[in-house]
Amino acid sequence: MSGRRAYGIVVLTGAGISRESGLSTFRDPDGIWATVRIEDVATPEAFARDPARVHAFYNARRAQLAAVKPNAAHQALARLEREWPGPVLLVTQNVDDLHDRAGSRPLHMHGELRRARCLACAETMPWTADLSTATPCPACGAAALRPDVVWFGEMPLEMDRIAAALAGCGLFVSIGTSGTVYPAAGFVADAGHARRVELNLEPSAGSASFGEAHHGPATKTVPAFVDQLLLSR
Ligand code: BJW
Repeated sequence: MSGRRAYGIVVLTGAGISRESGLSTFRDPDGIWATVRIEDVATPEAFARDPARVHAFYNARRAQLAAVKPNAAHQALARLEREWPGPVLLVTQNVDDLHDRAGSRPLHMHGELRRARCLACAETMPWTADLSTATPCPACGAAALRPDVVWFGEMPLEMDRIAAALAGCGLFVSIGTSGTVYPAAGFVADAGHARRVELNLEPSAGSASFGEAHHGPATKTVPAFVDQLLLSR
């Protein structure tokens, strides 16, 4: 690493970055929460009450991944990770694997659709098939698997690593997220010392906390922003 501009970058992404690949967001008018209630599918209480319903919801979304591909925004961020001379931490709230397939190594703070977790032995494992209440855990045999995603009321993953990166970064970029779900919505405040940029279709709930914003579809704003950043090295 060399040069005075090789500061650390933290990028936070949300459902908006995957929308142009064909995956729904949550809170847009045509989003997931317009058709299903959070309290029926995205809380530990929902899973305890009706695990078959929760499995059906996540099985459908997991199956959808086979039909979608990373878009120009995912690819631009993978290029940023490869070419930026300083550290880049890509944190995604998304449970899809489009960043991974674009060549990034994101930190999935809300877990991953293509992983399962056993409630009996706590093992987590890659998982691409459907899950059911009868599916045995490959590690311990118990029929106690759940999607390895973070529901409301649960602790997001790798918070210490994210906090350290935010504290040391020179640039924080938030992409395609409504800024309504904590703790991710608070990252812009945690990076208050850094340059803070929002790339979103429209102003998010936290827009006023960013020093700079570019509004438009992610497939346009993200490649343009990454090009500018890499030119400034
Ligand atoms: C485009 C675009 C295009 C569209 N280009 N842009 C008060 C009461 C009760 C609870 C709380 C409370 N205050 C805080 C809480 C805690 C709670 C919370 O935040 N609730 C709020 C709703 C109030 N949070 C939690 O419970 C979290 N855990 C927690 O806080 O633990 C304690 C803790 C304390 C301290 C430190 C650390 C921890 C857990 C939250 C788990 C969220 N889980 C989900 C489901 C995951 C699995 C699944 O996918 O099913 O995560 S909910 C859902 O929302 C999903 C997303 O990751 C998350 C964020 O959504 P996102 O990505 O922002 O999507 P949208 O749809 O909201 O926005 C899309 C944006 O894209 C829009 O702005 C569009 O305009 C834009 N867009 N097209 C660019 N083409």
